Amino acid sequence: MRSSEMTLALSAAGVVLLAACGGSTSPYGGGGGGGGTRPASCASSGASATITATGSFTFSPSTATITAGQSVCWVNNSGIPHTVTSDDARFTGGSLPTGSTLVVTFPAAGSYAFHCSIHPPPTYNMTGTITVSP
Ligand SMILES: [Cu+2]
Repeated sequence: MRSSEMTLALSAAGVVLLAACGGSTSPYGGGGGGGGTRPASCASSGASATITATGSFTFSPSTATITAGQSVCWVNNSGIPHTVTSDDARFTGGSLPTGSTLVVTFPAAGSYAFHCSIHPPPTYNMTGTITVSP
């Protein structure tokens, strides 16, 4: 009994430490840890890729490939709000009302998965990945 309680306590402490580390710095530009700017349109944003949140609960296209330092612009072209939320919570656009945009700059190479937190998997298919090459 005692030993299993101790294991649980240690696991909880580990989670807290990991969360603290992850939140200390953000590699994302364009608004810091909260993530992103909101230009009037993706066309005028200077972003290298555009992803549309659709009324059929998808991101189209669901993937984009850019190089480090470039930006991705999301636009909500549906009649309902969506979010652009990093799977590891490193950026979020909050709620995007119809017609609104979000631009996030990715300074570092890597693979960045995202989803809509209003319509999350597995119920919906609102997921995607940004691939950032060096
Ligand atoms: Cu959504």
